[in-house]
Amino acid sequence: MHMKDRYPTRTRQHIEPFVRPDPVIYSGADAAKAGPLTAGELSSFEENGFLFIDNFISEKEVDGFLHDLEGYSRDRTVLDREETVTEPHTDVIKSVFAIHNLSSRFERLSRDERLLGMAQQLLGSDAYIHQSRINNKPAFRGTGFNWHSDFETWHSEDGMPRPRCVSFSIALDDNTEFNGPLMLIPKSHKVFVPYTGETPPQNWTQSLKSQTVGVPRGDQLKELARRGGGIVAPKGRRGSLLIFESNTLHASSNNLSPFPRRNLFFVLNSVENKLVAPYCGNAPRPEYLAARRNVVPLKAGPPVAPQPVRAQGSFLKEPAAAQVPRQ
Ligand code: 6CS
Ligand code: FE
Repeated sequence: MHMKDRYPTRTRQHIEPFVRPDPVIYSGADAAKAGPLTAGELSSFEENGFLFIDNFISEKEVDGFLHDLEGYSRDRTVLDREETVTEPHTDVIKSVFAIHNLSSRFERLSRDERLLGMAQQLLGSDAYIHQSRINNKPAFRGTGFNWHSDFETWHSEDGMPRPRCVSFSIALDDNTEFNGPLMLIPKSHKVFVPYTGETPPQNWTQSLKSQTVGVPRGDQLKELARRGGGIVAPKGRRGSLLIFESNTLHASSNNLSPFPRRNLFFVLNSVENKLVAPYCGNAPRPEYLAARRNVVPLKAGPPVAPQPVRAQGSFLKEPAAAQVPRQ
């Protein structure tokens, strides 16, 4: 058993949401000097729990990733992989995990010096890949994800001690209001929302298709959205980058549009935050969901795209928050 679980969740007894005891940014006052994110971007991330950056990789680079992905959707060996999750009751790909093991193109992107520089600034240490995936939300049929905190799952089901972990999501399609963009509740990363109820054995066989365990209650979501000033759904061209903190509440709707919404995710965890035994008491999840063996710190490679590392005073876009309807 763990000495002290600072983030109790998946308990029989109800535990009220509480302010997270850990910081959001771990590299101290000189964070702005430690990498490509400017002081303004760092404080926006600290305050809101996410950051949206346009044109992180070029459209030409995006085409290369889509070429690989289209190959996978026709490749039976990829479709039959354990790491491939299909939409409920169909053969349509919903997610492909451990994509950095699938192709050198993805592996190279995971070591892009700009990504690693930002991770160093936010995590205050070297980082390794806790999880990578493509979420493939096909036109008309792509299903969304219920509201959740990734860290709540990664803590209880993977044994991730603290929220010292960040997701980098790169859009392979334009993310618009029509094709099921990721929605986030600003400032929600600062509150941990424990879930009342136990974790079924091998929960991931169900949760990756449609998550119910770990989903906050409606009244809790409403209160957090009120405090956060609403819900935002950063929109941007393919090639844009969304960075979000491991505990920021997020969700996405089904994709009823004729346009796909394919996004890449690299989840970088601090080397100081390696997984221990799952706090929920279940057996550990598979390696492709939660790295335990391959936790070598990522070594920066050249930037995948020719863009300069980061222009100062850069193109941060603060998306207008969707207003919470006045009750
Ligand atoms: O359980 C997980 O690790 C996955 N589930 C969700 C809904 N988001 C994070 C991650 O892909
Ligand atoms: Fe998630």
